[in-house]
Amino acid sequence: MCILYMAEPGSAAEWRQVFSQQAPELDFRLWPDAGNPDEVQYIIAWEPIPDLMQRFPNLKALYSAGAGVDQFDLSQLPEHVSMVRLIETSMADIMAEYVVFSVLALHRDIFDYQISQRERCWTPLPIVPASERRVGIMGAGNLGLVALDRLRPFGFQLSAWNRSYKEVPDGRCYVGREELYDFLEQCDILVNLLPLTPETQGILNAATLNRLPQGAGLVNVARGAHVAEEDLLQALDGGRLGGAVLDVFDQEPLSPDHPFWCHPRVLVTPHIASNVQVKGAVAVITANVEREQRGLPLLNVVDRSKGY
Ligand code: OXD
Repeated sequence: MCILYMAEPGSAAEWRQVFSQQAPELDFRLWPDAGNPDEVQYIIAWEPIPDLMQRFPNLKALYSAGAGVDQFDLSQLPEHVSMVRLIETSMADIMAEYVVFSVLALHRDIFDYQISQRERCWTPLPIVPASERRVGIMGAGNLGLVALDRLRPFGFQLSAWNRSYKEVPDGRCYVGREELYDFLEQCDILVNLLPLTPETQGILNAATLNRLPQGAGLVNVARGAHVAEEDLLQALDGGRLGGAVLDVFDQEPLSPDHPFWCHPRVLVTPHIASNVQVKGAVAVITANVEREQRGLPLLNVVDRSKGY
């Protein structure tokens, strides 16, 4: 069984080492040394691969080296080839860490204090107890549910918005477009963890941002294309939003002249909220190889009707 690694070259040595420890039976090959392409059954990639099926006619599964698959054109993948997300528990833990950090920063008015610091102003603000702060997560998938779980001990009022109903312990799940505005109207801090699909592209725009309570905070750890950046800047400048913690952008890297860099109410990080954890990812792949041999459905397969 042969697996070809075509993702980030800088991590290839780690993948090779983890495969040799956790799955020595898999013939791990590193692009461009693919050997005989007819032997390649599995591919790990982050970018779309042109002429994929012509080049690797015996492909059985394409593994996205991350949680998102929006970069791939799923319509080009034959039905018998599974598209799999390499999402696993440590990736979700790392993402939850970033979400907790961002929510706490917004909850404790860190943007106001940074502005005061620059002006050398000693300006204490009233402390809002966590029990009075409403935190909503858009996207109650694997990552969203873990983030909610990690936020719970702080005592926030939690909610989620999702395409289908999900149990949110001690909180409410708002479902579908019909409940989107009701959800937004009660989010003092909004965290975006949605998959990027044609339905969610540009979902954070003037109309939706204006539904947030005055002075709300935004955390975007999903995709830049969820956000209409001009509308976000206007919402920040007009005071509708009090701050935004942004890890993802429409264009990455963010261009040096982008207004987000210097905006006093924006924290920019370079798409580091979480990333694929190689040990966990290899465990998903080996579990899937075994499941395939036993005729069981694979883990983390993308539902093409939903696009994630
Ligand atoms: C991912 C990402 O999708 O890093 O995994 O954004």
